[in-house]
Amino acid sequence: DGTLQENHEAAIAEATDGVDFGNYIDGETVDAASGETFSPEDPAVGVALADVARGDEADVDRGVSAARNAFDGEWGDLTAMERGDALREWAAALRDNLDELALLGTLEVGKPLYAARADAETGIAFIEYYASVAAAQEGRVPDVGDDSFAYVREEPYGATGQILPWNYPILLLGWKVGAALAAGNTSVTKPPEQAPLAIVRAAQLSKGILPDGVFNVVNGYGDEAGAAVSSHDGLNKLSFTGSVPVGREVMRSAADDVTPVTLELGGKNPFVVFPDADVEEAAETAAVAGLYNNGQSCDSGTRLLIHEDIETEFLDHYLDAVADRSVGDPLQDANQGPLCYREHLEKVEEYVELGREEGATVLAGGERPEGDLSAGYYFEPTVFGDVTPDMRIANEEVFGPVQFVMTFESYEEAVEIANGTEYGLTAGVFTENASRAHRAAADIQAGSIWVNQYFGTVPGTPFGGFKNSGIGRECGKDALEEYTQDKSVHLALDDPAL
Ligand code: TXE
Repeated sequence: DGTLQENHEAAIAEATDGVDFGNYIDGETVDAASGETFSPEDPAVGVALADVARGDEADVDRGVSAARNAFDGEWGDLTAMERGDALREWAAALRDNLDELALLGTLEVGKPLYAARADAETGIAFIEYYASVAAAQEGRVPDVGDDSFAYVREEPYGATGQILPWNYPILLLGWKVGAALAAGNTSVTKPPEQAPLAIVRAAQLSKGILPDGVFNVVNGYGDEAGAAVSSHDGLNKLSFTGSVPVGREVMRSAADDVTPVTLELGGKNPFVVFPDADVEEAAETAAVAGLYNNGQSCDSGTRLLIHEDIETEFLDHYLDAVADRSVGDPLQDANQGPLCYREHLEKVEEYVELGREEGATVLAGGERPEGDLSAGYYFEPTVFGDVTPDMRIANEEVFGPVQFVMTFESYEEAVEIANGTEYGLTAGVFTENASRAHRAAADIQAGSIWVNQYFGTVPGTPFGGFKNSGIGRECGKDALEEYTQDKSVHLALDDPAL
């Protein structure tokens, strides 16, 4: 019942007291080799959360040695079923500590508790999914004729590196580390510097379940710990989620050792509403598509492409839905908490300013909220109308609670605008006409298309980008394939008559 600041300080104490947020290497929580630390902030109040080990090359070296030893040792000897069992047990330990993981997620990312809980639960569900499909890696027996016999083994790479962003820490941990381990690899994970706490706890909760060295965490900044992971010659596969420029850098440094990379680099995703759609349903879904998690999702539906005949009707419902979204204390379960960190809020504000300069009209929001919230990094849900496809705001990823409304006259124009950016991650299509839905699903360049719904990445379906949105696929059995390399074995068959 105290002030926002007092409540957060109490919650921070509850979530962090007695926890050592060091690196987690070879089953132990350890300080950085340099002894240095850094402090991420609670974006709801701008208060430091905890001292976290600031890892660099020396720590990544230690993590990679541990990961390689574990791969050459006990982990490498397990069957896929046994690896699945270990992952299932780890998932259960995470589930037992869901409240703690959710609270940490709220404090470090600024997610409302319900959303931080969903992040953790989804990540755990992915670990369970990979535990289940681990043993379904069966290789292949191609027909190569009568004179020889060939089979294809799917082998793990060895020690692998995962570089994570801050928007969905536990979910992405589940996607990446769950898949890497299920496929038989070991991991050195670099958490985001803004939100490392829940990931460190998830690692500590693997103690005694995953053999030491199977899952290692090296905290720190991107240009220190992150760059050391992407350039390490002891890591045989890399997976990165983050911005396009850093993705390019990761790919460049991986090229030195010809290390394969999976990159997931964001989007500027179209949300297309055709004139025959259930407009009210589309409008309500649109507000969630763009504003859930404050728009800080690679798959946020931010470019609203609305057929001109239904623009007025759509805007009526949609702007009501936007106005209904509450911004406030994430510990009190507002729809939206603060953005994740100060520089990110400043970037979002710059884009809103740019939108005004480019001649778009602010239809909702556009400012930081005043009063109690001014110490945190909050921003009002914001909508721009009168947006045209040539504007920068219609092409660049803002990653904030900002949506852009454009109109179209024809199917062809809708597809052209939808495909008109460098990205191709996801898209929403709203229509009651099945042919149009399937045509649009085929014509829009994106890795996932949602028809008459938005969001909903489920474990069984692959997820990833066309164009600059990335390379490779996560989720589904595709992710296991990303984490294995095929080996063809050929045997000569003797003629039994000889
Ligand atoms: O990403 P970065 P940031 C987009 C979104 C956002 C922008 C910046 O538009 O506004 O990127 O966010 C590590 N070598 N997305 O700054 O910098 C870094 O420490 C190796 C889209 O958070 O790409 C962190 O762990 N690693 C997105 C991770 O890379 C480096 C999710 C991501 O950081 C590094 C997040 C380097 N040189 C942001 N520099 C999505 N695809 O969902 C940084 N890192």
